[in-house]
Amino acid sequence: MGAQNSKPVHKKQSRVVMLGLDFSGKSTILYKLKMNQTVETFPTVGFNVESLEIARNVFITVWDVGGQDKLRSNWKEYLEDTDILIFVVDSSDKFKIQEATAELLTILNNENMTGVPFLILANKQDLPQALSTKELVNILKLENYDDRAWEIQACSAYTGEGLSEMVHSVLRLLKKARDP
Ligand SMILES: Nc1nc2c(ncn2[C@@H]2O[C@H](COP(=O)(O)OP(=O)(O)O)[C@@H](O)[C@H]2O)c(=O)[nH]1
Ligand SMILES: [Mg+2]
Repeated sequence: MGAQNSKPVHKKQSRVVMLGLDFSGKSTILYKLKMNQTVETFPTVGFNVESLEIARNVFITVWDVGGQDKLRSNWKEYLEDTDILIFVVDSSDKFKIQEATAELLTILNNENMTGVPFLILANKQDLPQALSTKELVNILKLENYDDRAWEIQACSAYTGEGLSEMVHSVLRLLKKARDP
């Protein structure tokens, strides 16, 4: 009935979920991003929720849980209603990158993640042995994900390099998610 009942063009809030293996740098990225903002940490039984508004009505949330297995058992509630996934990798750890590849595949195959665009954050680029984004595209087999929009961004939570580009990537992907 009239404009009142028509579907809003934009959802009020956008939900960006940040995942990645332990030690990839998720918490450090959030803390670096916050600048003058406060990263709200909600201690809950078994895990902490860290959340930050990176742009108006765009919230990044990290569930800091002890270990990936614990995360997996609660995945459904973590991933429901996700607009964008940010998957953080430790670009300097060539041994863990295979595990990260498998983890990404499992997350994206989750029923809650169908068609959800994602951003790979290639963190720890300040380290000399860091893999380049070009190498990571191959290792993570990103070309296989042609069913959704994705981007990859190099960054360092230590120097702050790449973090404002990350925010722009998220906003671009949100736009694509709204009208693909
Ligand atoms: N050299 C370097 N170390 C980083 C960077 N980001 C995070 N770290 C370190 O990596 C470790 C894991 O970071 P943390 O944010 O706790 O990872 P999380 O488990 O994904 O939340 C810590 O020792 C951080 O200081 C980075 O960009 N460069
Ligand atoms: Mg953490």
